[in-house]
Amino acid sequence: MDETITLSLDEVRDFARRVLARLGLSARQIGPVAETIVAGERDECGAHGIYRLLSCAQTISAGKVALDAAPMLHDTAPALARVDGNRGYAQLAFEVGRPVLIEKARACGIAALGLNNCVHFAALWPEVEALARAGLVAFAFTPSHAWVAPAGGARPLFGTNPIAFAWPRPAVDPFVFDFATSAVARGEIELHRRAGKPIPLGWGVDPEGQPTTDAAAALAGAMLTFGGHKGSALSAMVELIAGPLIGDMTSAESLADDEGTRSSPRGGELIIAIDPAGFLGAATAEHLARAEQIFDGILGQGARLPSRRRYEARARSLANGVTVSRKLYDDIATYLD
Ligand code: NDP
Ligand code: PYC
Repeated sequence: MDETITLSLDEVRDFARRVLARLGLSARQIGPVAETIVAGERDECGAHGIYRLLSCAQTISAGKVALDAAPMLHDTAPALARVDGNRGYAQLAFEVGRPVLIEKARACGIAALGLNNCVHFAALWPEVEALARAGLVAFAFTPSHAWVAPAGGARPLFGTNPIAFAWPRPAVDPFVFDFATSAVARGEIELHRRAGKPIPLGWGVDPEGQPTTDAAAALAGAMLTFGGHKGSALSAMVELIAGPLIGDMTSAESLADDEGTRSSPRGGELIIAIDPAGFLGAATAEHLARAEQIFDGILGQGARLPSRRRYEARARSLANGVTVSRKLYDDIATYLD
């Protein structure tokens, strides 16, 4: 069993901030990047918590992120905006674009924000959850690096290409889901490799295209999409709408741009926000209340809502702090030496 340590969320925040500062990231980027890492650890999303400080270190030391990037907002149309991240982390670009997206969605009923030229290491749920807490229905999509084979193939082409969705609910936490279109996020396979654990069949194939339970072999070969041709088509959709549609890179282009440095993906992200009041006007509250029947129907069968585990983890972490692998903590702490 891996030895663990318990940290308060303030200690996680302080740790992340100190590591990012020591790596040379600007104060302006450290804030939103550290908060995303704290949120991942707090909600027990291990593949996107402090573990990601290792990829930040890798990406920064390879010179693949602009340490003092200043995102540039372009107000392109009444319902469209674009933020050029200028090779910085996507978290700061989103912070710049979020108020504009919210204002445009409220004014037009629907609006889209394209983030360009950003480095992506994180989960997308913090972004759509924030939009749902502002009363909006939200979607987010981003390509990554070409690690995933299309259904029927065995060579990497797609990214792990997550799709996130959030729905505002009266008086309770938003309904949120956020998953890779690969069978699992790459970070999850990397954590299995670190822990020396086998992966389930169906997550990836080895470099010869054979099914494997060896995490390292799947990372060297190709990951697989979830749901066969269905996940594969959704993954292609993410490539299209968060790549060429917004003038940014595909996962294959991002991997080529990486030049073998094993840095985080760089490219675009598409975020769409819908104000329910745009369709529903005075009847908004009535129809949002009716939507609750769907959630009741899910729960009524003993099934659970996506995001329930996260919200429960959040409550636990706020009360008791988080437990992290001692080895992982120590590996990251070497950057403070
Ligand atoms: P999972 O396969 O674990 O799926 C996560 C989603 O499914 C969550 O919304 C989760 O809710 C929900 N869920 C899981 N089990 C159930 C269940 N039994 N019933 C109902 N809902 C369930 O995650 P992935 O490995 O696919 O992705 C993990 C993260 O990786 C995502 O946050 C994604 O954004 C991130 N990622 C980021 C990439 C990037 O390029 N930036 C690339 C790929 C992935 P809950 O959390 O409550 O369990
Ligand atoms: O886990 O697949 C992943 C991932 C890619 C970028 C951020 N997370």
